[in-house]
Amino acid sequence: MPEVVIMKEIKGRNEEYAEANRKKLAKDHVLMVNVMGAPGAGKTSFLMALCKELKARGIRSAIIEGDLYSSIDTDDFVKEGFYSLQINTVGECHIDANVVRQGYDKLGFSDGVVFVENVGNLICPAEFDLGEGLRIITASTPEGDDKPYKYVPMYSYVDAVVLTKCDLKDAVGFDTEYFTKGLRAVNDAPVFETSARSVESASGIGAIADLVEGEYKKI
Ligand SMILES: Nc1nc2c(ncn2[C@@H]2O[C@H](COP(=O)(O)OP(=O)(O)OP(=O)(O)O)[C@@H](O)[C@H]2O)c(=O)[nH]1
Ligand SMILES: [Mg+2]
Repeated sequence: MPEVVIMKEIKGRNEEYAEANRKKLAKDHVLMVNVMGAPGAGKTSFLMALCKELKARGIRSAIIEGDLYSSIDTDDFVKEGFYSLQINTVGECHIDANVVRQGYDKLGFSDGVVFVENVGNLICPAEFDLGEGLRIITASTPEGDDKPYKYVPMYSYVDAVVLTKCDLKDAVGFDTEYFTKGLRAVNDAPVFETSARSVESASGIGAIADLVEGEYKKI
């Protein structure tokens, strides 16, 4: 059984905890990446591919999983031999800087990249700074190409957009140009097209790994 941390929210002090996390991460030579997106957007599938790519490049990674309940996603990473730990928010729609720190301290990790898979939600996670160095949203094609127009705070908050399930673009009628136009109205973040099903429809994992590696080397 993986380690599970149960979240108890401490309201009003998130910025203080986020700042402390930034200092601790710099000291440990760790890049923390906050991965957000809707439920089922493909966050775990994308992270699995990215962690394997980073491993092939000699970069260590660990994954802190945030879910209301269960350790399903953590079990998948542990099975693949990665450091992983579960946070259960027991009803909360996001994870905060304080609980991330509790999980991080239990991981006992340094010199690498820690990915935080946030709770599946396009609203609340954009209100909680974790002290991370990079923010990614996974946007899946079946969610629809209009999401940047509707979920403006989230799409404004991120440093990179990973378009997942690109193998389903035609099936769901996803218009990439329309999606990008909506994104550009609020953010100039780069877009990476990926698919966990077919390399032919998208092969953006290498490019996003380049971005993560570049950010890691800056710290
Ligand atoms: N066709 C297709 N299906 C995908 C792709 N990526 C993920 N899926 C499927 O989409 C479903 C959800 O994927 P996950 O990776 O678990 O998504 P998630 O965002 O981590 O889900 P939660 O953690 O539950 O919010 C699963 O059935 C995956 O197999 C993809 O690129 N193409
Ligand atoms: Mg998941």
